[in-house]
Amino acid sequence: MSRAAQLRARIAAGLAHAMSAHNPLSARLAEEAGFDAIWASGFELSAAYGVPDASLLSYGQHLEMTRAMAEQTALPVIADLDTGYGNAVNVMHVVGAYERAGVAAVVIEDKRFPKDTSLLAGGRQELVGTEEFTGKIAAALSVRRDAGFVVIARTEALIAGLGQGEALARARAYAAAGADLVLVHSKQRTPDEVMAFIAAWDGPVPLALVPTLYPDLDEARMRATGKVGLVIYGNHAIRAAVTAMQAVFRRIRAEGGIAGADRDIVAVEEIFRLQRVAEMKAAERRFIP
Ligand code: SPV
Ligand code: MG
Repeated sequence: MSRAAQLRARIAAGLAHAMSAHNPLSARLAEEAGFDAIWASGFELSAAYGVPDASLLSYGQHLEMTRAMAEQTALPVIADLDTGYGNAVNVMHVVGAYERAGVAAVVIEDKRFPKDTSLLAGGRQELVGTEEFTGKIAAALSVRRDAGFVVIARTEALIAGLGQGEALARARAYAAAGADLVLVHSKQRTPDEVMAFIAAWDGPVPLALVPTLYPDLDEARMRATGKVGLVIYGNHAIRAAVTAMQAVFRRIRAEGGIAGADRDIVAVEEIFRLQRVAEMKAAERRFIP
């Protein structure tokens, strides 16, 4: 079964869960933890480069890291394409490259390029018109080689403060244009806005959610709606990494050495395991005289 078919099967079975990653190591950890898919997050990769998530990284930078994640895991990878890096023609070029890189799904959002990140208080949130965006979705669909490749349309209407009516109208238009799922994002600190959207959703495709700011909306509640096919944990890999590194680095400075911190971090052998050093050694024994 292709990875896109695997992802579709998990969505059809109820609810697929995707964990964010910003490099192949974090993707591998998500795979080992049992997630259904990897979210190749633009926010995380931007943070990993130390820059805001505001269309500052090139598509090539994101593509190459996403390709490496797809190479080093067996899970479906869902690529965060932001706005698609331009108009419908740019979308065709970019989606083709991501499919060839082995990703199972892409998410394209209806913000104007260059975008600002969604969860930032006071962020600059400008959307393109519905017709322009349905053109971009149709363009993405037109270049898929595998008919199972998943195209997810993301509306930022709630993020931009345009209200439920606009969000629903856009979501319906995107589904009508052929999107396989519609991702609806919200930056309210309770699930109320998104739950109201779900209750009103009468479209033909499942919804995708990113519950970063309303963590009380858990998978059981999403499943119970019968309308959510995918949950994306948008930035937990980078936040976990920062939490761990801050604590260990501070401790080493405070203690003037590594003896204390060393007991609380993984041994270097664990890194060897994650690098698949054993497989390399087996290859050496087999092929190098
Ligand atoms: C990302 O992870 O890059 C996302 C999700 O697009 S969010 O940052 O919440 O917009
Ligand atoms: Mg993003």
